[in-house]
Amino acid sequence: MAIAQRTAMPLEEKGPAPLVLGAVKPSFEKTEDAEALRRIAAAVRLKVVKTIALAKLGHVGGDLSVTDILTTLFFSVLDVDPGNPAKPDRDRFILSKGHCAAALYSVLSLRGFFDPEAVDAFMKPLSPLNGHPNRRKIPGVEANTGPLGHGLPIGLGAAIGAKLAGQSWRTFVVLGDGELQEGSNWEAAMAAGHRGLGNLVAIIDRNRFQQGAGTEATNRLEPLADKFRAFGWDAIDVDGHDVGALHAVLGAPGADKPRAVIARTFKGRGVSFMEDLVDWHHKVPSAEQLEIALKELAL
Ligand SMILES: Cc1ncc(C[n+]2csc(CCOP(=O)(O)OP(=O)(O)O)c2C)c(N)n1
Ligand SMILES: [Mg+2]
Repeated sequence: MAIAQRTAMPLEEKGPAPLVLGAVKPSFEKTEDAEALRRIAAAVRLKVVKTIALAKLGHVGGDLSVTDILTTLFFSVLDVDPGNPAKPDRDRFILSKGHCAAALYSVLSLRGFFDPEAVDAFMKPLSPLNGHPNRRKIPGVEANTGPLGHGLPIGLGAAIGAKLAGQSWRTFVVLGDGELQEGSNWEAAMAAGHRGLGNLVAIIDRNRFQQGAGTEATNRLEPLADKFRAFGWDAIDVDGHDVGALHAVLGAPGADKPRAVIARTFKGRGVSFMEDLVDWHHKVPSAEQLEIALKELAL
């Protein structure tokens, strides 16, 4: 049998054109109004659930627990510019719990970093919207995360850099609570306390669950605030679904210590059959469940 001669395929025929992500008009403006922030968070939740249902993949429980934190940061606290994502004096934001990329992409897109419709490509083959955020592919992403325990050490470096350069921008890192079992966090915490990095804020999404069980049953974290204080940090406890309270705590200027914000949250917040259940860490709603979820989240 003759072997068919292989001919080189022109590059453009090898697959769909890569999705190019660039700034668009924001869906919502920045605001300090708690009611407006609540409306934005509701839009984010809706987008997260639709995105995960479409991709048939994702970490919906942690996406919905972190939604109010991300919304408050990007729509009321962070000094960032979707039209100029690399502006040198921007605040740095790192989502250390990178498995919750769907929530980050939803927030970034509604903030105007890229077209919200592009989020439909979440986890599709060749899509830049990977299951974990990649700084080379997504405008607004500062660090590649996913392997837990890396965000705070990276944020520490950024905060040291700002201090050495005499610059006033701040660094915010969002971590999972289960993630705190990674020892690298405590090395970073120790160094940040030692250096009195008032320009560093760590927000712990304290939903009390990790992948398959509760944090306290797996490897106890409490007394968590005291642990941070012992490492030289200010530690503040806040309702992680109260955007007004989050705004007050996250918007406050830094002093002479790094700040740990322990944000009390619920996994799956906003969808009755997901809320506070560890099963929804990494699970996709069925068609019937999606219908119920969308009704509950309807704006
Ligand atoms: C180093 C590392 N180990 C394991 C995993 C797999 N993993 C992904 S999410 C997760 C649980 C994280 O729990 P938590 O930090 O509490 O996140 P959340 O509850 O906010 O989803 C695990 C173990 C990982 N991503 N990185
Ligand atoms: Mg957790």
